[in-house]
Amino acid sequence: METLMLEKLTSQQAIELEDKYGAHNYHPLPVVLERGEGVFLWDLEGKRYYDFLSAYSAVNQGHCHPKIIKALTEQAKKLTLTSRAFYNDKLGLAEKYITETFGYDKALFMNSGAEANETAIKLARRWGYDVKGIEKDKAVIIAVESNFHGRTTTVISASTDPDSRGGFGPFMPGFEIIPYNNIEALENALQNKNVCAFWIEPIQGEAGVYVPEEGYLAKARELCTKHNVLLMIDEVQTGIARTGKMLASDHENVRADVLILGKALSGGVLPVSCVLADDEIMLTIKPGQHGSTFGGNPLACAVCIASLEVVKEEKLADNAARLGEIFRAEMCKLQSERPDLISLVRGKGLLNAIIIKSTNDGRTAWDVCVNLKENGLLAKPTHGDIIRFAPPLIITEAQLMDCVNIIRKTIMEF
Ligand code: IF1
Repeated sequence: METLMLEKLTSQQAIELEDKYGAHNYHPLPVVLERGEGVFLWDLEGKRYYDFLSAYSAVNQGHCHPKIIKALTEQAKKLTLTSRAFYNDKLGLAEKYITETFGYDKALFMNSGAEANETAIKLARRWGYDVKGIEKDKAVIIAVESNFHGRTTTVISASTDPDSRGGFGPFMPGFEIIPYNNIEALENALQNKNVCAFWIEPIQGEAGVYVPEEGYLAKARELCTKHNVLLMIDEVQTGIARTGKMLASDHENVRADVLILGKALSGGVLPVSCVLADDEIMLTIKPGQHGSTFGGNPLACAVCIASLEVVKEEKLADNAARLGEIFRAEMCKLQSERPDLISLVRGKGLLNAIIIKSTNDGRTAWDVCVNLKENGLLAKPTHGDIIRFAPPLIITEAQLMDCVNIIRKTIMEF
């Protein structure tokens, strides 16, 4: 095979390589990115874009944040992986830092968000048997419609999305699905004494930034406490300042019994995820009963500490709250100018979405995103008619307004 690596690829070559040699498990927008810095991405031809996806909220701190890259490169020259068969000098420091940041007794580091959710499922079941006293193999976890928690076969066993779960059976038993944002449905489901946990996202990202009504999370918290059921909150996408608070749960002062984090825990430089819980739950798993080769490796731990420090030092939650208000106001103005195209604007902080009405000539949110790309802004449609807008949280007001103008221009021309 010719040594393509030596010459710079064209975008077309890169796309052809992926098409020929890679699985076709995605349908990317036709753009090939080579470099990222802050809120910007550059393609192979040197065209600059605003990143309005942030790798699904993994790059909250901006691409290649200097402080995070410094932590990565310094640690990478010293020690990257020991496995948990031995101690390393960074894991304890990261566990201390993250438990103090979020207010829990203990942390269990994994790699992907799906792995963290799988870990949470195992912790909830083990707590259900050993502490709550549920009969062996009878534990039930309540999940909600339109959830997204990852792509492993146990996690998709709780999915209601045909794309996520279709054709992948048989599925893991022990999940009961109820409607999201419906307290009565939760109250009914909690009558079952075999329920060990209620598992939700505080805002449903993949479902199209579905923000539940005010008070839903607080009421769910109350009911879980009343029925001795763990509240497991998946903040893989909504956490780490994305919605204008450190956690989306903070908007209602709700404390999860099991908190699931991922993505921006590493500022997008490598996979880091983490489950946080108090001793009564965390210590139900004994040595040798759970783990992973890379979970809690010193490189990930050094990066995780730097990534969380950036969030605090640069006050990213406050910036997301303030600019999110401005962004939604601008999108609502745009909706009033093009009600034929934009049916809804929703979100919190800098996790927002607009719902696009498909035009009578069959164009959809995809076509809007292709035009946005031509105009220098990268966003991705989800579920056909929803465009998620989620820039890195370091974005300035001037840059945000620049992006509003790009979105406005694109919509008005559509
Ligand atoms: C894909 C979706 C977003 C997540 C929440 C756990 C995970 C995710 C709330 C799993 C991951 C990613 C996965 C990526 C696209 C993206 C996504 F469209 F899939 F659903 F963001 F909404 N909990 N979300 O959002 O974390 O194992 O991926 O590290 O799979 O296409 P992961």
